[in-house]
Amino acid sequence: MAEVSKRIDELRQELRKHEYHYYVLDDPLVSDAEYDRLIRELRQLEEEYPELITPDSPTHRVGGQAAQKFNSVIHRRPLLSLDNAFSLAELQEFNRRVNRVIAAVSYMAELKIDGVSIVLVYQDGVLINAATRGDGLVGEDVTNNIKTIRSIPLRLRDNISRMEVRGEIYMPKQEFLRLNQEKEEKGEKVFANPRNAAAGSIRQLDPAITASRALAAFIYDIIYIEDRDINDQQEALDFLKQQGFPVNPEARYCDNIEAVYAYSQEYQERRHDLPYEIDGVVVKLNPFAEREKLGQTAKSPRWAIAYKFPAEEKETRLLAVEINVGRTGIIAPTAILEPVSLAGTTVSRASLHNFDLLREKDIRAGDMVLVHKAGDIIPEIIKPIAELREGCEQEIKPPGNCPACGSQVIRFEGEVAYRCENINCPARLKESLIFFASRPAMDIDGLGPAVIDQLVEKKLVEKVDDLYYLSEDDIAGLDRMGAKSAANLIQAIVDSKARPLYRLLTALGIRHIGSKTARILTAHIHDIDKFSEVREEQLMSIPEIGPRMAESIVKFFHEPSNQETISRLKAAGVNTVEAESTGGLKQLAGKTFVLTGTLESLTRNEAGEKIEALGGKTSSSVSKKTDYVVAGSEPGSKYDKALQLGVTILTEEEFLKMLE
Ligand code: 0OW
Repeated sequence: MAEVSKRIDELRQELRKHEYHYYVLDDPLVSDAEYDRLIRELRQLEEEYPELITPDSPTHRVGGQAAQKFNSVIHRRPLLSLDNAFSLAELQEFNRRVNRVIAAVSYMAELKIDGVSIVLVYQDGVLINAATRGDGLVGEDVTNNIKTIRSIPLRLRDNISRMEVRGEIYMPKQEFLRLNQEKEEKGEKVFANPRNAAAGSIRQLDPAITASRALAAFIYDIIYIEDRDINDQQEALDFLKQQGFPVNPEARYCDNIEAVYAYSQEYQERRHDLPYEIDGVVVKLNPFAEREKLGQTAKSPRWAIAYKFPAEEKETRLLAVEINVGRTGIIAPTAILEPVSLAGTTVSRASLHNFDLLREKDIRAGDMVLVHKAGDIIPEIIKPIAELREGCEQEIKPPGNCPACGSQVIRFEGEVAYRCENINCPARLKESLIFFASRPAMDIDGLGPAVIDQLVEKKLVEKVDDLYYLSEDDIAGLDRMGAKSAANLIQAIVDSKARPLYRLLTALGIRHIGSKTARILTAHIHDIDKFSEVREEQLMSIPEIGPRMAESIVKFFHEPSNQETISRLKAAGVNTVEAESTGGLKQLAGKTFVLTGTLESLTRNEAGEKIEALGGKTSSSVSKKTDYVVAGSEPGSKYDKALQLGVTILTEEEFLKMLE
């Protein structure tokens, strides 16, 4: 046990060092694979010796299950906000006020990170609480969410008995872009800017969602520290860095307010090259002793001020609104603008995100509009300038029919997006075909994006079912396609006709219907034709089928073009019924399997699918409820756990025999 505990401590030290280098210094010491090996070893040891787990272990960054609500936290001292200066004159005014009390001033100028304030409390060097600023006196306990941010140390370098620091949680611009694209594709509302996105991510009740967002942080203030003497802000920032905190590297010591102003001007330009958003500069009197002489108002310190950059907004004409259909069928409006230079680039198009937002902001075609860059990246219309209207502006309505194929436009409950649900819509046909042929769907070997691109471009395939009416010549005529591979591809398409019904249902790409749900559905509805007649409430009577799934299915099958494709697939001999036979052969019904190690003859995915097809279930951890552990080569700790718990262990051969 002692040597295990020693190994665990070694691993923790090692992993903390790698985390710091990777997430704080952006300068990794080891490869991701090596890091993963270390964290896996630590996780296995902690699984086998749970009594050695500590809250500050690198394995415990993503907390337990979602919280019901956030507890309140009373801050040790009120968290002050900042007065604002919008010009050099106002900065000089601030400096004069300081000079009335302090003869020789020295400032620290820091970038004003545009994120969410956070307070971190460390006891004996370990992070014990993280809270939002709230109203400055009482914040929300978001400890579990903050622990998911890898640049925030769970343990300090030194064993300081008590330390409370303050900083800003922010979402890097690139992550903001990625997250908004992901939300747009899911038909969800997008975040207006990185600050809102960071705030929304920190206030998630489920830490796993916070962990899925690439949040970051800069720490900029020591609120309280025991048995340490720190005399000014420059020392404080150095000390924070030395303790392993992420500290913004652009802070600058300034002898006078002119130097501060020069720093502000410099970063007003350079900010477009920074990977995070800033909305100004924070100026702080450097020596702490002198701050005491100035004190603070109820709201903000007299020894600090924020110099805010002028918002970069421009007026221009909204010439027209283009309505585009995305590759996933989302129908979204795009603004065509009179070109205008904005934050370093010329902008002529702006995202309007969705029609709800258009209506909320009452944006009309022909309006003069105010434009900015959300997250310093995405050109966005802030609002129309109504007083400049001449009366000829037109309201913009969502189309009733898809502009690319004419099918009826659909909008799902609880979503902002309008969609085209026609699987054959030219705007989404390629995406439909790629998914149709993919492994979890009809699994057609050799029918990848490159071949699909050509089939569509050459109009050999204009609807999904055309796949089954292709001739060998059609395919042999494609670039980089020899006679042999053409024959193989035709054979793969023919072979796919025999796939079980759930795969065909998956392949149609119905919203919210993945292969797991498709399998549930086809266990109850054995013929694809039945899906065109079934009503939503009938579908919802199937366990695990919710209202949104039921709505998706009914709307999908009511689209004439989809029905046409299904009947032509059937005519081509594609299997559209659930082979009753599998009903009886559920010889693994009720059995739970855990797979560990590497199987020779099939992937874990395929093994799992075979187990499920025979009524069994798979699980990722061994417990008393586990019926079988299938041990491939180099089994992991699950093998030991199975021995410990007396769970039956199968070799690969024994497992395969069970599937016959
Ligand atoms: N956003 C920032 C930032 C900063 C605090 C400490 C005492 C008074 C203000 O980057 N670099 N430094 C401070 O100093 N505050 C900042 O942000 C504040 C927090 C609340 C309002 C501002 O965003």
